[in-house]
Amino acid sequence: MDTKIGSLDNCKPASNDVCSPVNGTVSTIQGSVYPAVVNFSEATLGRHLARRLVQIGVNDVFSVPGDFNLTLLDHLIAEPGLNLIGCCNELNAGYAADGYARSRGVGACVVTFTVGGLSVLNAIAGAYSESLPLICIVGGPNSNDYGTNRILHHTVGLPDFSQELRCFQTVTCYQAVVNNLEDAHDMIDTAISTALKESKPVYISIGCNLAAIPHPTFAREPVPFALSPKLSNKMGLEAAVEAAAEFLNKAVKPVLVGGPKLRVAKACEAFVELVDAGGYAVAVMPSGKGLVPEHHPHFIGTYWGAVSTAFCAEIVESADAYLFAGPIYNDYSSVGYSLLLKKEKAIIVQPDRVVIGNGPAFGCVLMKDFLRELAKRLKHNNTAYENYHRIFVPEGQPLKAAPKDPLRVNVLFQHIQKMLSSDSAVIAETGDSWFNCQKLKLPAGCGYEFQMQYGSIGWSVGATLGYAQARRRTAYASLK
Ligand SMILES: Cc1ncc(C[n+]2csc(CCOP(=O)(O)OP(=O)(O)O)c2C)c(N)n1
Repeated sequence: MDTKIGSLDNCKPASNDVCSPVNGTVSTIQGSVYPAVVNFSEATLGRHLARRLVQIGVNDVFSVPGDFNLTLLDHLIAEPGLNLIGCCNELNAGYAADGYARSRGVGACVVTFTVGGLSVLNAIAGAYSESLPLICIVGGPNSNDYGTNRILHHTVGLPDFSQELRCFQTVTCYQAVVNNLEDAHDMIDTAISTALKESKPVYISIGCNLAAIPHPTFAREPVPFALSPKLSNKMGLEAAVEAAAEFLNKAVKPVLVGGPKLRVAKACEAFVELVDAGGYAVAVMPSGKGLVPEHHPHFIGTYWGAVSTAFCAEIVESADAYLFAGPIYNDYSSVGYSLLLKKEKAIIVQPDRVVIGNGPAFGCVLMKDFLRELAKRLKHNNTAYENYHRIFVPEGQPLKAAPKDPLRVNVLFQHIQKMLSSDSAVIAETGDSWFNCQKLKLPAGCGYEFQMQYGSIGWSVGATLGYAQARRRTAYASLK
């Protein structure tokens, strides 16, 4: 069975549509099975790329012009469904595409050769760290210049065009250098579909002299992608569920903890189903904030070792069984590897793998399938939640400021807390804001985005632009 891209399901709870790439309609061919012919003047490489982007749900591309992408930008801008958003530098364009991808499921940016490419690189690395499908398009050298010893401007002055490509190799999952028309259709398709399948950024370089040239492969609307879904190995799934149910059903006070990979596994809803079925206390890892509904009655806060929400670590660390869904234990999230967790008490569920205690381990098991099936087999047990309830003391309020007192951080964040609703999203910047935003209590439907793995300062500015633009699109679409 194939899954059309537009039907990839939602990940984040309530109104936040992260992980639902694209506008639901992109993958349906209406009427004739044979895709529509396009005007000869529109059968160019540039227009084809633009049509593909629109088709997967990218209606906005974040760009900075430069000599190597000017013609390409002309052809992208000519596509009615595509809006070009000029940014003041490439790093911001990349951050904006990252924010856009978080809300819309996929994002794109267009920059110029090397001087732009190397500038956007840090944003692409951040998107890689967050497993975001992002199409990074670079206007590349003239195809006739390959194989010559020419020195191009906007480079470091060596007659080697591969420097930018080599930089992108470690921060993208696929690179397409398009310098002839014969292969262009194939290369663009492979790059875009790889980004969607692997949920990682890809790099597409388009020879600057090619964007305006028509070619027979671009003479029809591209056939929408139909990506085959990943499937669980049925036997592995059944065995993993059975072992996990036995492990959890015999525990006295089991708990659940959601981690950041719930997003890429598209398993947020399945995780909530498990929480509802088991009645367990549920916590979130700091890097998973926004992926677990904090308004859920059994939510006990952020599990972050010694710096957890009050009373949360006590419950998690004293549990005799815990299931972590999609964790990443890095130096930050593990508070310098100081978490008081024991492997033999843990079930670790990764996007396609389940490990129970020190073993057994089950591969080819999708997190979403596993959590859903496990939910059907769990005995209800709210002991950990009851224990939390027994020790929980509500947080105090910051002291009221006297007139003319300097504004204190705790008062500032109290105001921010009051502003949050289902219509808001918090885009938390690295630094102090990051730590204070962690403590915000997110109402139902309130989005939350940050970059806990990569932590690049300045990310939130561009990301807010992209996220807001994508949310506007979604809001507008729901009014139509
Ligand atoms: C691109 C990048 N460079 C450097 C750092 C290291 N760094 C982390 S926090 C920080 C200071 C941030 O200052 P500010 O934005 O004023 O935040 P605050 O003082 O509120 O923490 C720096 C430089 C980083 N995270 N990212």
